[in-house]
Amino acid sequence: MWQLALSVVGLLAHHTQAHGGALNYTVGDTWYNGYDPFGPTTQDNDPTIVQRKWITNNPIFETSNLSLACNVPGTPAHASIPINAGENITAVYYSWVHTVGPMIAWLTDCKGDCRTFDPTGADWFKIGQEGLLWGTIQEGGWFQKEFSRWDGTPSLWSENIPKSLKPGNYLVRHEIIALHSENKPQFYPECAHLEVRGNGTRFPGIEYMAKIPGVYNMSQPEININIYLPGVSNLTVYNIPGPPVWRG
Ligand SMILES: *[C@@H]1O[C@H](CO)[C@@H](O)[C@H](O)[C@H]1NC(C)=O
Ligand SMILES: *[C@@H]1O[C@H](CO)[C@@H](O)[C@H](O)[C@H]1NC(C)=O
Ligand SMILES: *[C@@H]1O[C@H](CO)[C@@H](O)[C@H](O)[C@H]1NC(C)=O
Ligand SMILES: *[C@@H]1O[C@H](CO)[C@@H](O)[C@H](O)[C@H]1NC(C)=O
Ligand SMILES: *[C@@H]1O[C@H](CO)[C@@H](O)[C@H](O)[C@H]1NC(C)=O
Ligand SMILES: *[C@@H]1O[C@H](CO)[C@@H](O)[C@H](O)[C@H]1NC(C)=O
Ligand SMILES: [Cu+2]
Repeated sequence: MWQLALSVVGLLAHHTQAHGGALNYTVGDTWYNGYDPFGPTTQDNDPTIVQRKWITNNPIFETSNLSLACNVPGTPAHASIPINAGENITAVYYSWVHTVGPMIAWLTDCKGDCRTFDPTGADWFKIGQEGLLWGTIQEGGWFQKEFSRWDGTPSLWSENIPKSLKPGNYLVRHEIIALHSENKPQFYPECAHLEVRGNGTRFPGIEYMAKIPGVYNMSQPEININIYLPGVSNLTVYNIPGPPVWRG
């Protein structure tokens, strides 16, 4: 009964405040404010918010959806996160409820001020990705399941900004892809503004770049996947789609 009650509560929670996303960022011990999709619209003028506006934590289903870049509506933030190349950027989630699928952190160069940058058609590169850590696709341990603390306390996902990256303004895009629905991938992206500092001089070549949307399509078996299908469910390897990660 106790178990039943718990799962009903879980189910209700999922259907009302369903899904989730990154709500804060940290660099070292410093926390930055994200945009709370259920918070007041006074956030629109908040000079401390570093995250692009998102107004729903529902997933994006279409691989061609323009909002795949920075969620809906993706309005620029006023502030940015100062970070030295070589440091980690950490995205903070609170009650992440899904368990299957990869997580990818991306950057794109704002080529100037991120507050006026439109990411449509931009070249994005990966700085980190997390997938299946052990076991099988259906029942194994995905990072997505392992990183979530399940109790509403901060769940942390850190990736490194390569030390050799040239300084400048960048968007960072944290993406979780949830694959629990048969042949219906769910995309959960959020973007924040970064001001990368340091003495780096490098920038990844075209072989590391992808368009978002563009990088995914329903012909890719890693995206259009039924994780319950015999012959898929028991696989122990999942290749994260998209270009290789740029490590600097
Ligand atoms: C996290 O961001 C929210 C806005 O999304 C803000 O209200 C909250 O204060 C931030 N938390 C911390 C610990 O900075
Ligand atoms: C893009 O995704 C958002 C969020 O799910 C949805 O509201 C919108 O209708 C989608 N747009 C298209 C063109 O499918
Ligand atoms: C920085 O991020 C990397 C990649 O996730 C991780 O292996 C490392 O432990 C992180 N370092 C710190 C200090 O959090
Ligand atoms: C950049 O180089 C200068 C001079 O060598 C050094 O003082 C500084 O700490 C370096 N900055 C970073 C972020 O590594
Ligand atoms: C789907 O993506 C794959 C991998 O990037 C690519 O090879 C293929 O041409 C794409 N198919 C379509 C229909 O866009
Ligand atoms: C996975 O399941 C399929 C279909 O049931 C079977 O043919 C295959 O041998 C299994 N593979 C592994 C690695 O267990
Ligand atoms: Cu969900």
